[in-house]
Amino acid sequence: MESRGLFITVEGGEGVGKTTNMRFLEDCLRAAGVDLVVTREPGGTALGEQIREVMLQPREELVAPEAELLLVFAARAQHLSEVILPALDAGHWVLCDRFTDATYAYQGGGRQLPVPLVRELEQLVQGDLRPDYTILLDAPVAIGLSRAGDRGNLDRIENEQVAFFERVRATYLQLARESSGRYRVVDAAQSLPEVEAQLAKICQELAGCWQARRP
Ligand code: Z5A
Repeated sequence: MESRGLFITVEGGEGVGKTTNMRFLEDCLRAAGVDLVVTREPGGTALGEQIREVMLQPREELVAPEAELLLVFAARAQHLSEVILPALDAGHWVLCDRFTDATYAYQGGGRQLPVPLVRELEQLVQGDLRPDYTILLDAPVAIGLSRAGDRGNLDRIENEQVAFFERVRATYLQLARESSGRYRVVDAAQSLPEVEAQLAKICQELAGCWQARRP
């Protein structure tokens, strides 16, 4: 029996439907009996949620990409020590809306910060911890931005140029190719029922994994 929990992350660009589908995934996994902690980044702790607010609120001054990078890793350090590691150590599974792949995609791809810098902070903050399983909701940028736009109230990052989001998407797809063992790519451009059908298959795979790990 495997005593450490499974670390599952959900990733994707703006408006691809992460929030909507996190709920579906959570319901699906709980229905399969999975003992689950659901959380998000940036955030997941009181300090992390404050950092999220600081990071996402539109501001007059230009935020230095390095400042943004350090903010996400500061929130992540707290999240790991307060929520993620204790949950995994206790054998719970953790379902996290975004994690460090978002840093590679947004700060590495979008902001074009050097990848070795992200990697160095990843090692410093996380040690060897990496997600076991990552679900990437992928859709053309125009579709995601149109969905996010319909919702209104764009935050500081959502106000970026299309080219920024194209780099984010390209980085995610590259990560999925490089780590194909842990990635499952979902076509999020499809209708919601079609996206849910793809996610239901992934849930089945995960539920099988949960059963196999039980004593
Ligand atoms: N960020 C970062 O830069 N670096 C990092 O390391 C981390 C994060 C961890 C907050 O993330 C920001 O933090 C994010 C990256 C940055 N950028 N921004 N801004 P977030 O995940 O909280 O925020 P988000 O990416 O902006 O998510 P979102 O805007 O809430 O979008 P979403 O969750 O992907 O979509 P949604 O709210 O579920 O759906 C959007 C609309 O589309 C909604 O009306 C749905 O009903 C509709 N929808 C959803 N699916 C469908 C389908 N299939 N068909 C039709 N309509 C649909």
